[in-house]
Amino acid sequence: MSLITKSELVRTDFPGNFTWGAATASYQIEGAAQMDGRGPSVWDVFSHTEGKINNGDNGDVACDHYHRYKDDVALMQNIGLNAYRFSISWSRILPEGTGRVNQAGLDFYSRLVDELLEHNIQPYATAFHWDLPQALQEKGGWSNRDTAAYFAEYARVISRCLGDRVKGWTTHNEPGVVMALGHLTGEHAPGIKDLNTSVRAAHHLLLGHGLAMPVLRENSTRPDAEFGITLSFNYVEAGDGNATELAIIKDAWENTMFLDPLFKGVYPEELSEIIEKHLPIEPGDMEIISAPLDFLGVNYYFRTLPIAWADREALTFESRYNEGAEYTDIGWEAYPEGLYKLLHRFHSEYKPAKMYITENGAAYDDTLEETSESLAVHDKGRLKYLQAHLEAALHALQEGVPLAGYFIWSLLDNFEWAYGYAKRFGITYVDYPTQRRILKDSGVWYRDFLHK
Ligand code: IFM
Repeated sequence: MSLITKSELVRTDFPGNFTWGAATASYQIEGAAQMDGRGPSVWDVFSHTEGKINNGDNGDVACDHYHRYKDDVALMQNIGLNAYRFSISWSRILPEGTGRVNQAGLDFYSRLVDELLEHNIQPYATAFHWDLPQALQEKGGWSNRDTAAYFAEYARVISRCLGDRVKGWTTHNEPGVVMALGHLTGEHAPGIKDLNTSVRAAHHLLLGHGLAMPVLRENSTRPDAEFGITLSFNYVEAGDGNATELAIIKDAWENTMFLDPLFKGVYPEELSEIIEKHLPIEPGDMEIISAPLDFLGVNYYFRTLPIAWADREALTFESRYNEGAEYTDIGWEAYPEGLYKLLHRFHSEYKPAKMYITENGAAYDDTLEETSESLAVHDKGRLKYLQAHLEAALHALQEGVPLAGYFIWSLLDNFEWAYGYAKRFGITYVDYPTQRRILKDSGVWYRDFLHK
């Protein structure tokens, strides 16, 4: 099936109330790492540990969004976004993770939210996008059950302050990545490589989500506010005839490990042999975790074609290279049909009330072309990628999938975790030495699309 059927996608193909956004995350863009009372997070510690991040990069300055947020909101308005998805830095609000509140941190997000609303852009806030306060890591981090309760406490503080203005609340962003890369392969902060810790972390992330949801709801006074979680997905298909079982395990570990508990109140059966003995489930946990959500946030980037174990202990897989397919600069296969199929699968199997695509985008090795008259980035690959995925989303929507919005990852080039600044996902180029923002061709296209 080819999903590219129209010569030009137009905004009016989508419902009038569709949410059009772009997404970022605190540690990836804010900088100001030691400013106004912010405490260290696991990512500060990890990125300052030698050998962990490409080129020795860190988020100390990043896109300096903390100081430039007004310009960035103006940029969003210029593009025509009606929503912006950002995350809140827990250690800016509670420098020790619990207890003492840092008012200056709350003030920053309050100013950001006001600025967004003044520009008619709806704020979609994520409470946790991977930057756990280091002080909590020192108490065991997500492998410690208490962290779930600390997360609910943090949710109370941010929602009391912002609950009158934030439209969309997301508890976690991609907890599966925290589980797998943060606690099993060790490629991400806090850099742990242990299955037991990883599975415990997964359960406590879910429990934290479940405990935070009613708190967020209780403190929100916007009648149209909505509450959910964002998970990462990839479209998994067996890479050859012998890999069917392997693909089932990979799909469960990377796609349904969080979906099943959230929507069915159980962990995926396909993983029971691997995870069951490590799961620290206490009576009542699964009911807390599976309370109804207003939306499921879907982050989708690529397809994988597993053919063999890469490292069975780390639950990583070798994938077949798909000759002739388009791969982005980060080595991910562009496969828009995967988005279409996953949206249908979630709709029929899990029945979320609605879904947002909370992230979708591509890394390309962009070049800034500078002449005396202009600055431009001709990112043809990203442009094609975005159009094809949007078209795939539209097909699903037209066939009855309750899709309510689309957020591009990302508004800005930013700190791409272990890759540092080497991988660029933005529709806006960030010239880091000068912090100039230059809308790439993909951003110009999104702007024109949104203005028609
Ligand atoms: O940059 C990340 C983001 O933080 C979470 N989702 C995937 C993006 C691209 O890797």
